[in-house]
Amino acid sequence: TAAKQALVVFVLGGPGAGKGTQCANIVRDYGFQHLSAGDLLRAEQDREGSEFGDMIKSYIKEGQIVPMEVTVQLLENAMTGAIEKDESRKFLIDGFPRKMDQAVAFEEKVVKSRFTLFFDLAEEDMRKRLLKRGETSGRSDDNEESITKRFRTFVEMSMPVVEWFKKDGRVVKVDARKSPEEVYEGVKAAFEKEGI
Ligand code: UP5
Ligand code: MG
Repeated sequence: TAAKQALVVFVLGGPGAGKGTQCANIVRDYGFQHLSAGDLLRAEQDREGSEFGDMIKSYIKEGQIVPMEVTVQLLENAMTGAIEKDESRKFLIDGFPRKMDQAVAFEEKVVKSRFTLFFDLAEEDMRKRLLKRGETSGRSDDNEESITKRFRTFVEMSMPVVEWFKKDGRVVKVDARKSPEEVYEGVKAAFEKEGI
């Protein structure tokens, strides 16, 4: 598939660590396309006629990981579409892979990632950011109960993915505690380190 020609950077970090915020900066300065797995799933959930809508809705509210076939297909379609329209071949894949099976399937069937940008932040800070956003976001998972479930899933399912890439020397960690501008300095340093 056309997606084989892509340059992929995975963007990981706990719920509310600032992945989406920093991806917007990278898109502006480095000409990447931003593909948020969560955004793609929310769009599919709302798409008229989707056979997966109800399933996605309940997984997201429960902080569970949607079966990977759905997510991998949405990502591959978005990448192929962008490459065929000649928009970009460089992709930030945000919030994916968050489980080992997804990581293996994507790198085998779609394309191997160049590296993973990992935003490191303590749970109490992530919780504060999410609850604040929840005042206006309308996201079904920005509430105490869902946030606690999302954290559990992150620790149990997603951190092993980060550890696995780390063993392979393909993770660059960024301190996500400071202001968005300061965090972005760390992001730029990471891209420089990776020669991008
Ligand atoms: N903010 C950002 N940076 C800040 C800073 N430096 N200082 C202070 N505030 C900061 O930021 C979160 C909030 O913090 C915002 O209000 C922001 O202004 C502020 P954001 O950039 O949105 O953080 P992000 O890491 O993107 O948080 P998000 O909530 O999107 O992370 P999640 O990983 O939880 O959400 P995602 O959309 O990726 O996934 C949602 C659900 O989809 C998952 O729980 C799961 O159910 C499902 N899913 C799958 O099943 N499979 C997948 O592959 C992907 C998702
Ligand atoms: Mg996000």
